[in-house]
Amino acid sequence: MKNELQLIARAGSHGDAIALRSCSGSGEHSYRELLDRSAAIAAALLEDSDDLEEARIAFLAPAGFDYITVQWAIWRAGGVAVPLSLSATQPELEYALADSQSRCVIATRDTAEKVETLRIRMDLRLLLIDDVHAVGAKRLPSVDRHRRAMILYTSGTTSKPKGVVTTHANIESQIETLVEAWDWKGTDCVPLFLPLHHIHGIINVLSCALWSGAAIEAFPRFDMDIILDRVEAGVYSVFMAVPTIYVKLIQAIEALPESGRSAKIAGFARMRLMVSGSAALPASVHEKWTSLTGQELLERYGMTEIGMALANPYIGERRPGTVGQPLPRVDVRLKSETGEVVTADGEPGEIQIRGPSVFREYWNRPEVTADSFDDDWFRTGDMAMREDGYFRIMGRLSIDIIKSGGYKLSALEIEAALLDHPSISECAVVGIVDDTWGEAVAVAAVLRESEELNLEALRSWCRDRLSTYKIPKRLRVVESLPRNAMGKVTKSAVRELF
Ligand code: MCA
Ligand code: AMP
Repeated sequence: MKNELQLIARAGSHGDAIALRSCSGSGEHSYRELLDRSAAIAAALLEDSDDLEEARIAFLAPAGFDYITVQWAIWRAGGVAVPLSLSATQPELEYALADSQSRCVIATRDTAEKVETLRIRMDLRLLLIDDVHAVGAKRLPSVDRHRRAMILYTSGTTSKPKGVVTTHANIESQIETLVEAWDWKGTDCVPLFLPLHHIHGIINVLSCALWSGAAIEAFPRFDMDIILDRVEAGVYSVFMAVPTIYVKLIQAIEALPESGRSAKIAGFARMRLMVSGSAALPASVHEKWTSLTGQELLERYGMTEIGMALANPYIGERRPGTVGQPLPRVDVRLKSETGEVVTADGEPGEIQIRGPSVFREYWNRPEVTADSFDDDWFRTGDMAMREDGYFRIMGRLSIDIIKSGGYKLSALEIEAALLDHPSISECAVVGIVDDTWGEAVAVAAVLRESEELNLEALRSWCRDRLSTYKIPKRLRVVESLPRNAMGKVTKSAVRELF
């Protein structure tokens, strides 16, 4: 069976090595099992056709055997994988299914319920993984690496999330960059607890490990107690998380009695690599972690559209508060407000990225795609400066992008949802500094006449409409929103209200 995808070809060479250990008791799975099972699911997806020809296939599965085999099956059958968020609400799922024009959704027995109503309303084919049985070998298509492979939804400066399309070649490049920079090996073992509809979990953890023949321990979510026990057992060599998780780990370790602490700390201390990314790691958290465990976190910077771009060195000085230097195969430049390429230390500019890891397009949005490039350089919207050879992130160009718990949120998307609330006539959403979450969502709202609203009532109204991390943490009811002379809401003044 000919198949050119490198991840799949490499899995063949890893053979009987353990790829996946589940903490839910469903045991271990070898690379060979992943290949056999994904071939069976690919055959079920293909039915009578020879190639899915880039049909979008959405799927909803927790981290584990089903997730990996479905992702590989879609790729091996020539489809485009659209991983859905397990924490998404019905309107969010409907948007992703409709925008990606998925005709088929794959679910487990446990997740099928979440898509049942939408399946009927949108007339989708539902493939239940548990119902797929091996039915003999089917010839799988040969998939060119420049074909589309995946669509991930990311929030930005447009109200609705955009579908970021990457090809197999983009994904391979994103993986190779990290495998090389961080020296991934077949003997590594990594816990996987990050959500699998974003690249931090999908590329940096899952795909880098599987590319290298390493072992993954999969968790349905970040479960502090179980993960700390496994760290203490000394099973992990690599650990990757967002800053919020390091803040929570510090709190959890400090809350332990002295007797329970040292074995857990020793588990962290013996790992060969601990990485932080997806949001700024405060230098204080970096230093606290080092003083607690002796580990110097490796902070890196990336984005859904580009994979990872900048990182502190694997070997060499890791500087708190910075994101290091360009990774292998990634071109990075800073462009000033006036359009000059910045080369001097200490001068700010927008981070622009070029290279084989950069995505192909925003799905069905050719104009937005064109606008996001400056010649062949992708405009990240993040500002940085160079400091003695290291890059320091200074913030974002748009105040409407919020990073909370590592998730990128659009203030505009949250505002649009809140405007459906019967008591709200106007609102402005901003991110405010938060020690645990990096930023927390805050809303200033003008109410309709004789209406009342408190935070608890607003949060409970939001639950069916917005994922947990998008729900406002703070509410200020105001007479009017602060505006400039042109009548435009001034978000910096809204921030001052909190
Ligand atoms: C949850 N809560 C929050 C937030 N999230 N409160 C404020 N802000 C938030 N963002 C509240 C819930 O409402 C709930 O409150 C309580 O916290 C527990 O919620 P839960 O969901 O159980 O929290 P958790 O399981 O502890 O989750 C925290 C987490 C998670 C593990 C840090 O947010 C996470 O996995 N984040 C990672 C996201 C990620 O992978 N981003 C990468 C994107 P109550 O108890 O009152 O109901 S890719 C990317 O960014 C680029 C490419 C890159 O560079 O990596
Ligand atoms: P996403 O669109 O979810 O892929 O998020 C990408 C964004 O996360 C980037 O554009 C940055 O704003 C932010 N980000 C990622 N890593 C870091 C970091 N180490 N420091 C500061 N911001 C980061």
